[in-house]
Amino acid sequence: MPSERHVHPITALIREMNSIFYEMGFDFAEGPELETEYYNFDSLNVPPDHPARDMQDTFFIKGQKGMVMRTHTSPVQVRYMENHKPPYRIIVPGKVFRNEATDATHEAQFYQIEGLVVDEDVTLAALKGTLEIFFSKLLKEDTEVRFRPGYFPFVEPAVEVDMQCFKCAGKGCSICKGTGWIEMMGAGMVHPFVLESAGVDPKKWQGFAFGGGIERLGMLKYGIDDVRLFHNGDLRFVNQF
Ligand code: 2U9
Repeated sequence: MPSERHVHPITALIREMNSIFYEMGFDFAEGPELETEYYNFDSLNVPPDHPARDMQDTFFIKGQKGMVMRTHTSPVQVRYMENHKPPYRIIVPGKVFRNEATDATHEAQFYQIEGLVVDEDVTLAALKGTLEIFFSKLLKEDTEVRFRPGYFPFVEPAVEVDMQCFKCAGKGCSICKGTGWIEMMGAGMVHPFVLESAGVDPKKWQGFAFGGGIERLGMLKYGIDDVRLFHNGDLRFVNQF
């Protein structure tokens, strides 16, 4: 048994990401893991009949009507918007919950990091630049980002964010399955409905937001092939970091 102490790789990644975003002028925010359906869904423009609101996808709380385990960290940003005056830029890492079967790439509990920037004249180009600087600092390699069209109810337009493969610099390898690109997160311009619901005037202020899974990032960075290794408590895993 090694006598030195080890920081869990997810904790180490969260600390590293927090410090990169701190250098870029972001504040840190956190909030409850047990949430109301209002903050987790309604305020984020997720309609009542959306599949995410199904029992198969979300943990509802027995005996507590209208309460869920948060399925993303986005309710934290909504609460922050209600309590602060723009402009602001915040980063929100935290645990989230999905009612689904586990396998090598899915866990019922995992960590996300999300960001929100609200200011006058915020653009999709600024979002792209922010993510390029973030990934370049995290992976210690100049890296490009590309957007593909996506769909999330809380952002419009919505994009899927790919990062140029850090292993082969875009040439194509086993990590990026020969494409030169790796799917990293979702993002977009905050939907005016979401701003308005949280008391921010969408005529004066715009925002961009992004979100991604932390285990997925860790798996890529450290070459780990099963997400369950992060949380099964086996010290032989943790002690390697
Ligand atoms: C507010 C407004 C907008 C955050 C966003 C995504 C797109 C996204 C997924 C990535 C993989 C979750 O871990 S995952 O399953 N997230 O694709 N998240 S835009 O948008 C917000 C958040 C808060 C107030």
